[in-house]
Formats: sequence, C-alpha cells, structure tokens
Amino acid sequence: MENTQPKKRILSGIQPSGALTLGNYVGALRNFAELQKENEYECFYMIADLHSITVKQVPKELRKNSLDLLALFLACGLDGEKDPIFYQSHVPAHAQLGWVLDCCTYFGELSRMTQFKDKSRKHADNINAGLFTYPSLMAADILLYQSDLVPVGHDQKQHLELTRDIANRFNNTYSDTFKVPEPYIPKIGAKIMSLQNPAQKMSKSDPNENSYILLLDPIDRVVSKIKKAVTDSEACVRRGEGKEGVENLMSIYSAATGKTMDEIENEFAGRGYGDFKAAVAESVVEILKPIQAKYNDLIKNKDYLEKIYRSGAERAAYVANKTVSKVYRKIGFIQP
Ligand code: ATP
Ligand code: LTN
Repeated sequence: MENTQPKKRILSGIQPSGALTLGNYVGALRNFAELQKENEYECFYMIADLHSITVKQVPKELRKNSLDLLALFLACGLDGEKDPIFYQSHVPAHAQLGWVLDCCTYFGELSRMTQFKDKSRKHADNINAGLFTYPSLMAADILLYQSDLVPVGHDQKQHLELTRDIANRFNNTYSDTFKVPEPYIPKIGAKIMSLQNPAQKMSKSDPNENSYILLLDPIDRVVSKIKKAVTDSEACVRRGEGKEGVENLMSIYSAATGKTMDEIENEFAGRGYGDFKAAVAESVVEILKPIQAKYNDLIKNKDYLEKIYRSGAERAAYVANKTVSKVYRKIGFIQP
C-alpha cells in the first residue's frame, strides 16, 4: 500500500560568499545529498544570498558566486528536479518572516552569538544591523518550511538552538504554529580545521590560501596544499596532545574514505608523514575530480540552471507563503 504520510522536511542553506571549501562539503553539502537520497525527506536547499550581504559583496562577484554555487550544489549530487533548490532572495517570505522573528528575538540572545562576535572582529568597519540579526533571518528560513531536520556543520549549532528557542517562544505566545527543528551534525567532518592553523576552522575567508582546499582548486594545488599542511615533529600518525594538525588530516582522510580513526592509525603505523599526506591527498582528489567535471559541464548550461532555480523558487514560495499567512493571522494582522 502506498504511504500517504507526508514526508518529513529538511531545509538548509549555504551563503554564496565565495568559493566552497572541503569543510563546507564534508560538514554540510555532502550530507544534503545523502539525506536527499534516503528519500524520506522533502528537501529545500537554499542559496542564502540575503545572508551573504551582511558582509560587503561586490555585485558582479556575488552574481558569479551565486550561479557557481547552484552549479556546485548539482555537481555535488543534489537533485534539483526532485526537490526545490532556490535563491533566498527569490522567495520574499524569508524577509517577511525574518522581520516578525526579529521582533521575537532578544538583544541579549543575539549578543551571545559567536558567529556575530567573530564576524564583527573580522569586519570591524561594517558591523551592520543585518549582521547582528542574521540568526533570526536564519530561524525564518528554517521555520517557514516547518522543517524537521537541518543539516549543518558544527559552527551553526548555536544558531539552531536559538531557532528552537524562537519557535517555542512564538508557539507559547500565539499557539502552536512552528515545528521545532532538530540539527543534523555529522559525526566526522563537522569541523574541518585550517591546514595552516588547526586551532581555527577551515574557512574560505581566511587570507592564507594554503589554509583551505577549495572544491574547485586545480588538482596539483590540492596536493601541494596538503603536502604543506602543518603537522608536528613526532612523525607518527596518531591522535594526541600537540597533534591537532595530524588529527585534522586524519579527520579529512576519514571523511573521504569512511575509515575510522583507529583504522587509520593502524594503516599508517611505522610510516612517516610523507606517505600519509600522499594518501590523504589522493583520497581528497578522488572526491573532487568528479565534482569538478560535473561543475564544468553544468556552469556552461545557463538555461538548465535557470530552469532549476525558477521552479525551485515557485515550489518553495508555495510552502513558505502558507506559513507567513498563518503567522500574520495569529499575530493579529488584518487579512488582506
Ligand atoms: P566563512 O568561512 O566565510 O565564514 P562559512 O563557510 O562558514 O563562511 P557558509 O558557507 O554559510 O559559511 O557555511 C555553509 C555550511 O558549511 C554550514 O553548514 C557550515 O556549518 C559548514 N561549514 C563551514 N565551514 C566548515 C568547516 N570548516 N568544517 C565543517 N563544516 C563547515
Ligand atoms: N548561517 C549559515 C547559512 C544559512 C543556513 C540557513 C543554514 C543561512 N540560512 C538555514 C541552515 C539553515 C552559515 O553561515 N553557514
């Protein structure tokens, strides 16, 4: 008999604020694709362009990064025909609910967000109101779709917790309106660290290019960046204090091959870092090659990309508008 239960929903997003790193892939994008393949969820995957302007963007670059990101979503295995992939700015309901949720979020809560504190430090000349209220717009993204699950990397955990608090607060004030979502944070790869400073997260906005691997980096560049990755003088592939660089490479290798950390320690027992780094590089290249080939095909096909994002926005707006109407009614706005 056919299952008539409506599917559970997933929403997640990535900002088109630059080229994607291996961290974005392992921490988020790869799970978007895997969860979609499970067929248990209706997946709304969004390019968070409204969020990206909390940091200064050059219009021409933002346009390019936004289209690139759509092609990369598809190249990484997302199916834009089965489920909607869309630009946040194409669905006005995000801005509409964002405002309402700004009014349900406290100054003190927003002040505690570590992403706000980090980005304020990095962009001290542009600490704008949007950067501060970013988390309530993110809550709107998620709650608009009555999402059950939100796949993200570890750094977004705090935003997810705030989203849950905002949802509960609204539900308690105005009666049950929003589903309270759960985060989905992978066990391995939720926080890939910088190759040059393993105390920091691998980040596309790091000024040191050797600190990150981009999904579209030329293959020889990937190999050389991994060769240059910071390790230690012990020359032993294992976890432990002072071995954060090696441990990060082990996590990358584990995420790429599916091997556990114990298996990796055994595999490289008695072997030096040269061998180990070569194996890590090979495993990463194996992931990147097919993504790059697909991306190169897709980016030439603008008509197809346009078809995907247009139908994506239409399908997303249908669901999102229903939530906005419900919210407006509950708040006490006169129905138009
Ligand atoms: P920036 O580096 O410019 O601050 P970002 O890469 O952190 O940007 P997004 O592009 O919006 O920001 O991140 C998209 C997704 O990738 C999020 O779910 C985030 O948690 C995840 N992510 C980002 N960096 C890493 C990392 N180093 N390891 C694992 N997951 C990551
Ligand atoms: N805040 C996220 C990007 C993002 C997002 C979302 C993630 C915007 N809206 C909704 C999950 C769900 C980031 O900076 N990585």
